[in-house]
Amino acid sequence: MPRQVLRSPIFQNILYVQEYASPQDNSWIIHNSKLAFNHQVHLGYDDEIHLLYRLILMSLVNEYVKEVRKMGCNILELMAEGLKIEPKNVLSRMLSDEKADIVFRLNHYPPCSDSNPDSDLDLNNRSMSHGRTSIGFGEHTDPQLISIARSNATSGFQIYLEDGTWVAVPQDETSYFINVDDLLEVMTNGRFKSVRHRVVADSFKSRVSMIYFGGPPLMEKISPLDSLMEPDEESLYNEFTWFEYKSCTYKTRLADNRLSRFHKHSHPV
Ligand SMILES: O=C(O)CCC(=O)C(=O)O
Repeated sequence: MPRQVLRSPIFQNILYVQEYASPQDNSWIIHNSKLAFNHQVHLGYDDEIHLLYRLILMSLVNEYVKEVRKMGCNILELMAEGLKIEPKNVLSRMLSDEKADIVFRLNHYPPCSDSNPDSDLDLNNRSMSHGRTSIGFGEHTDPQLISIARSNATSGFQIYLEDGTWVAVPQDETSYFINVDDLLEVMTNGRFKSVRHRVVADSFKSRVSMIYFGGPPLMEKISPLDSLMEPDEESLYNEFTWFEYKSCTYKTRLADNRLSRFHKHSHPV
């Protein structure tokens, strides 16, 4: 089903429409199934056709988000099983909740060769990215619980390792890429680490990705799970609500380590 969505003529039209948009603004955001545009798109279509595309897109997106949400719940249940914690839905209940805070983002990265000699990538990273040096999406961790991404067959997605290197994730349009996000790091008291990642634009090929960001209800209290903690284990984080954390992400820069603000023994950055 997701494959059909990506290949559907609607998505091709969206890419076409996207060409009219401002080049800095390469994403469309759908928040809790309400389609919202990041910017004013100037269309070459009649308004009715535009409306029709919106309606069809919304129905495809709703169908996709519903299925991916189920997948997210299954993954969180498998994680709970792996961590040997009960009940099985201790994590997944936050995604299955009707008030779960879900965001779906569709990104388009047009081909882009390095036109910026002051690019912030060092030589090591240049070789990691096969000479490509244009950042498509700056480094960050996702603030929610988990993110489920799918892309076309264009590479560019990279993850950061503790030794300071960036590793390219091989493109595979038939697979999903699952990121552990900040809240899951907190709830597992650091057993799972939130994945720092970025996207480097390809010089020749256009990249399209769609990401489902699974967050809990806004007022959900976030702290390490009692069922996971060893008797003498200390919580690494102060308790906060998803609303507080989400508000903090809007006040910080994309690349900031936002979790450090909620860490018990570290100073805010
Ligand atoms: O385009 C991608 O594959 C990842 C984009 C991303 O990290 C994001 O939208 O937060």
